[in-house]
Amino acid sequence: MTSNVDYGDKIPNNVDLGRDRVLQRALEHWQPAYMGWWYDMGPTASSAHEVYLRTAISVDPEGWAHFGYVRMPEYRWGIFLAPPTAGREVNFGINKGRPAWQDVPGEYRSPLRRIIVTQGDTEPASVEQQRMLGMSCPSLYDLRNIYQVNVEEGRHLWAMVYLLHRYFGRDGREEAEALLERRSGDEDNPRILGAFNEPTPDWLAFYMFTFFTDRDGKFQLSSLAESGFDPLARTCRFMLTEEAHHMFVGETGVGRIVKRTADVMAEHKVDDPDHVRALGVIDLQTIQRYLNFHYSVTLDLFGSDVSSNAATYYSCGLKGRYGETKLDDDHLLTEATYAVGEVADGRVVNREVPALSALNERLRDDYIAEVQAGVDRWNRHIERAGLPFRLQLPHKGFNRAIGTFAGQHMTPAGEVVSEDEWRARRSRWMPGEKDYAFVQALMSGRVVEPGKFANWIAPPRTGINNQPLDFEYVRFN
Ligand code: BYC
Repeated sequence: MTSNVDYGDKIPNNVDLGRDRVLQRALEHWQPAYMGWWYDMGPTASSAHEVYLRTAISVDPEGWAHFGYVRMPEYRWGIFLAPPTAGREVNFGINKGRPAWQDVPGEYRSPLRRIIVTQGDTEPASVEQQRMLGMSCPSLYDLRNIYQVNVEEGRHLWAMVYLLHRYFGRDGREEAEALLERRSGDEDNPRILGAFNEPTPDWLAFYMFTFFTDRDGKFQLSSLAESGFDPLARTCRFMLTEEAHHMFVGETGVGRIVKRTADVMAEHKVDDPDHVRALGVIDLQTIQRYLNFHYSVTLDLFGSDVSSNAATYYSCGLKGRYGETKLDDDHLLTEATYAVGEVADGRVVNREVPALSALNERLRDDYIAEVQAGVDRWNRHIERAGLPFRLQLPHKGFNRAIGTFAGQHMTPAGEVVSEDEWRARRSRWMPGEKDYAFVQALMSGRVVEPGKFANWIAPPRTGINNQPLDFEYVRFN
């Protein structure tokens, strides 16, 4: 056993790690590689900082986390599964009514491993995408929050690696290693899903990512929390506890930027984007373009609208619908249909397809309803400042690379146009080099005096864990 893994104390867990020799041996190899990855690809120049972080220490809903100063390389990445439900069954598909699997059913081994690897791959990817952002943070509060998100994405990687090590033998161990080898944006060995190879170059992009893309995480994890493979379901249920904070960071982060811009516009009575920029805040049009980009690449993460993979996952009982057990139907979907959009004769029409094949689309629609509510909350800041502008979700088919809308040239309003026209108008809809250059210039340097916030963002309403806003959330050493 290597000396840098102390199973009882250093790795908080409720999986009896202290007595599981097989798991210990697998972790012995993986943990040093994980630390190597963290030093290489984790937050830049952060190893000596003491950060006021929460650490998951149990699954007790009343007291699952501990807050305190930690150097991130010493963070106790733990392994937790939500408590088991006695007599739990497979709740959907052809195996409905059978006892939930406590081990991997041999016939579903390959698709299950693929789902777990795809989920696991996103976690280190997001840390890689965000690694430079600490250098331009708008406050100590925000710096602490990005580090919190980063260490928890690290723990979510551990959660998937636990499943691979514990249930998938040698090929699971190989997949766990490969999760540390792929790199976001790498030409030769990229991350699996598209959005996780896009750069997150600035804090507006980071907040958009945590609002839109982490929320895909919520919906995917919720579907996997319905899985008939019980260890996966229980792991995902616990991950969702942490995920809520990530989406909070995104929603309030964008909200605070919108509020600051709206307040400055109202105070100075300006609405021309150049004049707004001259006042050191991000114009609403640029915020809209970032929104269009992050929303559309995140919609792609749900997969093709019509997908035999999704049908297989559901039929076998591996991946359910959002809120599966609360839905009132036969949970088989052999007769049901679902409407998916497509382009015919230059316009969008709906086509009814077997509901089983449209499960990605259904999950995407559930997701869209939730993001719309968040955008409505952002708009209230603009409304309160008395401005007529409103942020809007673009059409589902805008800028899509996966599914029936891929290859179409659609405006945010949902109009199909020619490729030339789309290209000519692209810079009105999507952030371009000039937008990124402006936003990054605004965010050059970091704000680290306790209680101070960069000019382009409003302070939050409250601090973390009831601490004041001028709390020293990060101590630099
Ligand atoms: N990019 O039938 P299709 C999170 C591939 S986020 C590239 O449409 P399927 C987090 C697909 O692999 C949540 N390729 O798709 C957030 C397939 O390839 P093959 C992550 C894509 O399989 C923030 C082909 O296209 N979790 O946790 O039904 C920070 C046709 O596949 C993409 C999960 O995704 C894409 N966007 O659905 C940190 C859950 N989409 O077979 C973390 C697990 C599809 O031709 N994953 N392809 O080689 C799944 O359930 C499914 O893999 C997907 C895709 C829903 C993603």
